[in-house]
Amino acid sequence: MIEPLQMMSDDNKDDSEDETGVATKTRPKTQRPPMYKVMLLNDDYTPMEFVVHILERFFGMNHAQAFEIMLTVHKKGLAVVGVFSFEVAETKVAQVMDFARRHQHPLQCTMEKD
Ligand code: TYC
Repeated sequence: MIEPLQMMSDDNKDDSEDETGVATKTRPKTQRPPMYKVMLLNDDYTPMEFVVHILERFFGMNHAQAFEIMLTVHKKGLAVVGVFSFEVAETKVAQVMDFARRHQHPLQCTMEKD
């Protein structure tokens, strides 16, 4: 009995043998969304404990982690505090900027593509 000829595009190869008899497998291309770094910037006026509080409240850090990152910003000028999708990063930046403004601290928070 003669089997029907099957045409397969590259995107639709199955797990069987190719025309050379070599078993091949292809996976469909997946797309990952671009990610964004959220950064805190140092300044001379925002109290250290306020920055620690921000890191605990908006970035889910424990006190020790928050204190460590705060000190990194204080010493180096800035630090990445998290990497998020665009929408989440935008929300974090807005929450931090609003909280700092309401407490009259000049703390700056920014985001950039990873
Ligand atoms: N430099 C500030 C101080 O000495 C502390 C500080 C840390 C401010 C981190 C901002 O993102 C910051 N009080």
